[in-house]
Amino acid sequence: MDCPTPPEIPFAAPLNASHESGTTVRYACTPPESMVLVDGPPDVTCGQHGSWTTPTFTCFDCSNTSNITLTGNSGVLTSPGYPGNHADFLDCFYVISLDQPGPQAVTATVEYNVEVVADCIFDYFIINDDGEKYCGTGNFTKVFLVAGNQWSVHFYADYADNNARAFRIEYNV
Ligand SMILES: [Ca+2]
Repeated sequence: MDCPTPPEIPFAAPLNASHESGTTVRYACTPPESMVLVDGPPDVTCGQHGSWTTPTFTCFDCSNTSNITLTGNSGVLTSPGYPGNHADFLDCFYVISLDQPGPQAVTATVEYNVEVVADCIFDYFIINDDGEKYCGTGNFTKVFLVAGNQWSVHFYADYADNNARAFRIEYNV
C-alpha cells in the first residue's frame, strides 16, 4: 500500500517524491544555511500500512536572527537568538557574499561566549573553514584572505545544555 506524498516538514524539502511502500525519502534542510538534526537521519519511510514513519529530525532557520547580513563588503552576523542564548542541536552554515571577486582581505571583529571544553568538542564556531574551532569567552580581531567573493561561518551546538549567547561577528573588506 502506497503512502500519500511525503509529509511537509518546516524548513525541509524531500529529495524525491517516491511514496511506494518500503520507500525511504531523504530530506534536505532549506535554505541551505539552515540545518538541525535530532535523534536520527533526515528521512522518513513508507510503512506497510500506507503511512510515513514519524520524522526524528527537525530543520531550523539559522538565518532567523535580528542582526544578520549575508551580502556586501561590511555587515554583522550574530548567532541565532543573540544576545539571548542559542538553542540545542544547531548546525548552521553561513555563506557571506562580498561585492567583488577576490582575492581580498576580510577583517572580522568577534565577540563570543560559547560553552567551553577542551578542544571545543561540544559547541563551537569556525571562521572561513580554516580548521580553528572557537569556544569559551572572549573577543578578537582576525584578518584573513578570501580567494574568491565568498567566505563562511559554521556554528555547531550539541544536545547538551550550557547554552550561551554564542557570537557576534562584525566584518568589513
Ligand atoms: Ca552545548
